[in-house]
Parts: sequence; C-alpha cells; structure tokens
Amino acid sequence: MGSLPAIPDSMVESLRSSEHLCVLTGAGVSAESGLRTFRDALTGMWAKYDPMSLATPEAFERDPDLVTRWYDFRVGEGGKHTPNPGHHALARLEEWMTARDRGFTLLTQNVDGFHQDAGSREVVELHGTIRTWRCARCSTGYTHSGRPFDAYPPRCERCPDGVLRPNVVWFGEMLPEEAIERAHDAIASCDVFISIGTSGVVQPASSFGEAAGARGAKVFEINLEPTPLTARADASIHAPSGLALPLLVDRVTA
Ligand code: BJW
Ligand code: ZN
Repeated sequence: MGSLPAIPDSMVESLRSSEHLCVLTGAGVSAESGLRTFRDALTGMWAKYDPMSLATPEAFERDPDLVTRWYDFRVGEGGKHTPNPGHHALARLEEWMTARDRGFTLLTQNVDGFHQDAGSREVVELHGTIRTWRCARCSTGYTHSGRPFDAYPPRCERCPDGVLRPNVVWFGEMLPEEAIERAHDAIASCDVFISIGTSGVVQPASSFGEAAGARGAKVFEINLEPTPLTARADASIHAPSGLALPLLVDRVTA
C-alpha cells in the first residue's frame, strides 16, 4: 500500500480564500484514466514513432495517412477510457468556487475532452480538441463519430482534394486567439495559480505560472516529478493528481 500524499496547509488556505483561481493542466491529469502522456514512449504499433515528430504540420503534409491514423487511434483510446478522480475533483472545485461567486478558469493543454466529460464548465482548450476535425483545404468542420474512419487519410465531403485534420494545435502553429485571450485574462486576474500534470516545456503554456507569480499570484504545482516551475512554486505536491486532487479539494471544501 502506498501512503497518501501530504497536502500543504498553505495550499489549502490559499485556495479557500482565493477570489480567482486559475488551473493549468497537462497530459499527466489524464494518465490515470489510461491515456499515455505526451512524453511517455508509445507502445504497440506506435512504438517506433515519437509523438513530438507526429504533432507538426510538416508531418501531416509529408504523411497525412500516418498522422490521421494516429489521431484516429487516440480518439478511439479516448472512447475506451473515462475521466478519473482528478478530473472530477477539479469539476467539484469549480462548482464550489462559482457557488461563492469566485472566479475559476481551467486552462488545459489536453485535447481529450475529459475535463468537460467530468463536468468542468469554464474550460479553455489551449491546444484544441481531437473530437472535431476540419478540412485542411476549405476548413469545413466535422465532428468525429468516435468510430474509426473508413479510409486514411479521411477526405472532405465538400472538396475532392481536401484531407481532414484534427482541430488541434501543432508545433509552430498559433494557439486559437480566443483561448489565448482567455488565458491572459485569467493569468492577469488570478490570485492563485496551480499547474497540474504538465512537463512545462511547451510554449506558451510553460510561461503561465511564472507570469501569474510575477503579478502576485500564489503558485502551486501537482506533478509526479519536479518540473521547471518547481523552484518558482510556493509549494508542490509530487504525487499522482488522481490521488492528490480529491484530497486537496476535500480539504478546501470541507
Ligand atoms: C503526472 C502524472 C500523474 C504523469 N499525476 N502528474 C522552435 C521551432 C518551432 C517552434 C518553437 C521553437 N522553440 C519554441 C517553439 C514554440 C513551441 C514550443 O514550445 N516548443 C518547445 C518543445 C521547445 N510552441 C509552439 O509551437 C506553440 N505555438 C506557438 O508558440 O506559436 C507561436 C510560435 C510559432 C512558431 C515559432 C515560435 C512561436 C504550439 C504548441 C502546440 C503543442 N501541441 C501539442 C500537440 C497537441 C495535439 C496532440 O495532443 O497531439 O500539445 S505538443 C504536446 O505537448 C501537446 C501537449 O498539450 C503539450 C504539453 O505536454 P504536457 O501536457 O506537458 O505533457 P507531457 O507528456 O510533456 O508531460 C506530462 C507530465 O505529467 C510530466 O511532467 C509527468 O511527470 C506528469 N505526470 N503522470 C501528475 N498521474
Ligand atoms: Zn474541404
């Protein structure tokens, strides 16, 4: 039996008195749901590929068959798994904050939609979603059915040469303008910022914690391991978020 992670009192107190909380999540939050994080090695038929090299416009241009198969596989994986207690605890925390007329913004780098499935409402999808796709040529939008495509790469119904791509943000692409604006607003107005389950190496999200701290917010972190934010954080919990978040939220809302 593993022991339960210690929840720092300073974190509980800061959350209890926060007027606007900003949470940033990454792939680690969905790890306990059974979804691989971005920097985990892939397994099975994907073992020979590096996710970092698949998540680029260049990879899609070069090999749309491979890249769309990978995203289609991930839509399928998402359908086989469900949100974990960490996702549910964040939804509970949002409910508690909003019932008290306090601000709450959840910025996620995840594209799996699990926060919304768990009941979170104010979710900003910084890197988009794999649940909707668009034609790379004419931009017609499609909702993924959840079942594998009939052929790869999937084709647009409107234009003969159009190939569909997921509505995600790849390296070298700009984040959606609305998402960036909402993130900047939340960072400017939050008094507490928590980074959860992200390696903190992908811009611009990797600079949010530092920016919030520079404006006077308390900065906390939950991650299995130390990250570049750890030294800057007021306190960190190094434990699985699916274990730590329910404990934290129980104490805050008690
Ligand atoms: C647990 C846990 C548990 C595990 N509990 N914790 C040079 C050339 C071109 C671009 C750049 C460049 N230098 C910098 C850039 C900018 C670039 C960038 O930052 N690159 C760095 C890699 C250097 N950024 C961009 O291009 C962004 N756009 C941009 O900046 O536009 C302006 C611009 C354009 C061009 C040039 C310069 C500027 C866009 C970034 C888009 C990222 N997209 C992806 C793919 C999305 C679709 C998909 O999912 O496939 O987003 S990449 C990938 O990384 C994905 C993730 O959202 C993102 C972050 O990963 P995350 O979530 O942190 O996951 P991991 O796996 O890294 O970490 C998991 C963590 O969880 C670990 O710390 C574990 O310890 C922890 N963990 N289990 C708690 N149970
Ligand atoms: Zn089209």
